[in-house]
Amino acid sequence: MPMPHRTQMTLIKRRLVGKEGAERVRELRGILSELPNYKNGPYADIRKWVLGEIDATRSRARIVYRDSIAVRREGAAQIALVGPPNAGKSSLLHALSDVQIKIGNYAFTTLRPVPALVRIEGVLVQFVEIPGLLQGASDDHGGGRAYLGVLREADAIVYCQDATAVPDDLRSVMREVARAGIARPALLALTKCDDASSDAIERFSGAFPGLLVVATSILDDASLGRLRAAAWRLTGLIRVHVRDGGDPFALPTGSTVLDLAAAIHSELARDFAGARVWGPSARFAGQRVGRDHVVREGDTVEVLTA
Ligand SMILES: Nc1nc2c(ncn2[C@@H]2O[C@H](COP(=O)(O)OP(=O)(O)OP(=O)(O)O)[C@@H](O)[C@H]2O)c(=O)[nH]1
Ligand SMILES: [Mg+2]
Repeated sequence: MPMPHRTQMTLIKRRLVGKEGAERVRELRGILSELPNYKNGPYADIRKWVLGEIDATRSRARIVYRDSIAVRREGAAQIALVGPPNAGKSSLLHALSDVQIKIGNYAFTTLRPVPALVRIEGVLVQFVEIPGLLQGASDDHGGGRAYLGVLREADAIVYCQDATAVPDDLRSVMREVARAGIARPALLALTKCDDASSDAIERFSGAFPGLLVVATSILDDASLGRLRAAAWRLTGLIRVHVRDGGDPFALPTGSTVLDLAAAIHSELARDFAGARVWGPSARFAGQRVGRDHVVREGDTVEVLTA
């Protein structure tokens, strides 16, 4: 004689605890085969529920797959490296940071977004290589929509263009980004400049008017320093040092000394009794200021407590 359906339901749910994906589907199938095959009544309802769970589990599995494309955010800001295949994105990411990244002289070496932390004057910023976006990405051509999803999370975009190539591919990449409704502060990193003719900057400034062009080569450290600095300015953050402190704090432009105190420690904000400031926002070194004083990039601040 069949169990009361309520008990049956509890047992079924218990069997599913902690099971996801293929394992959960297998268990659900097993449950289905054990259920009395009534066309109506509570058992028919349970059957329907189990079938619905199989469907739901399958679509969850698809979501899990898409999530695995997602990048866990780290650092003060996230900057996406975007450009056509073979533009030199991985090389740039590798040269800017210390991670080991697959690099190849053929298109689509990178098939998943690759994050790496880059230190810019004491502040860690996350750079993410977006695999070469294809034409039609916003229609999910080549799984491009997931990449656009990652891009949507970024605070800024560094477009990458091979200085020895023509601008057409980057143009179509930019079109896809615009079609997806993504607009971010951006610049153009002109890559492989060691290999390019001297008029490259001029040519690409002309091809992409309104976009700051930074000439780069992974063989030229000074060019990488300029790229780091220019990329930092895209984030809209400022660096503020704490007197006798270590690494600077990254704060949104327009932050006050009280915001800085809160960023250091919530107790420091609670006991705040003023501050002393050195640097660009101070009228003189060590100026005494109140809580609403707006700090600026490069300031050094000492927070005073009651
Ligand atoms: N001469 C020179 N070659 C470079 C430079 N940067 C990258 N390359 C070369 O360009 C080729 C492509 O580099 P990748 O960094 O793999 O390019 P990517 O944009 O990541 O390519 P995909 O991931 O395949 O889209 C490689 O052969 C690199 O060695 C550079 O600054 N100078
Ligand atoms: Mg790559």
